[in-house]
Amino acid sequence: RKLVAVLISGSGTNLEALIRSSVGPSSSAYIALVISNKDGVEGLKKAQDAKIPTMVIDHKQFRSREEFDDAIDKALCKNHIEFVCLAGFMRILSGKFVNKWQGKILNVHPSLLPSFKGANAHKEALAAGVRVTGCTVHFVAEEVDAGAIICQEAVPVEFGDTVETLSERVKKAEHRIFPRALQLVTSGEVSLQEDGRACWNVKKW
Ligand code: 3YE
Repeated sequence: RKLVAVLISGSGTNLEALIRSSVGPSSSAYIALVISNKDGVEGLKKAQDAKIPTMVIDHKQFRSREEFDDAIDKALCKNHIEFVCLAGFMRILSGKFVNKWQGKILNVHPSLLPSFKGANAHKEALAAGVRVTGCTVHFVAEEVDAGAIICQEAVPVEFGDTVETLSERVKKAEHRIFPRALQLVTSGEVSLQEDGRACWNVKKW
């Protein structure tokens, strides 16, 4: 099984879904470490409840983005981590870090990319008046929310939706596709090619 680290900044509901889906011997992923850039968040408790080692690496303790990323890289290497999931992790990763972990970092974004990139996806979807939105799990490239897509799920926008009601509905879909995407990548069924595109590999039995 592949050792996976999950990076969080908050409540860790996607973390919970990843933990739940990777217990049991049929999973190709083993969640071996949870790192938060914020102390005291609910996600850390969820990890501890699941007996997963946790670390707080506070970005405010570092002079630059690169130094913060280096500290994360060190923690990952020390723990023999092979894949990284960004699960509500709210930091932009530097080019150096992203290039080193090319094809090994997954992020979940609450829209059908390439629509509504950035931190206000639901607000922008509501403002645009789309009747369908959704979520995307993608490989992390240096350009934020622009890496190759692994999984997506469409979610209807209901009349009267607010950011809260819409995000709640989309979150349920995130909790389905993030575990699926992690399984696809850790099993080798999907990988990132040199050209930055995702490749579906034929299963050899
Ligand atoms: N980094 C790269 N590429 C990606 N990080 C994430 C996805 C992704 C990535 O595809 N290179 C909004 C966060 C964006 C923002 O501006 N954050 C600030 C800090 C704000 C805070 O600490 O609350 C910043 O300077 O990083 C994960 C999702 C990032 C979402």
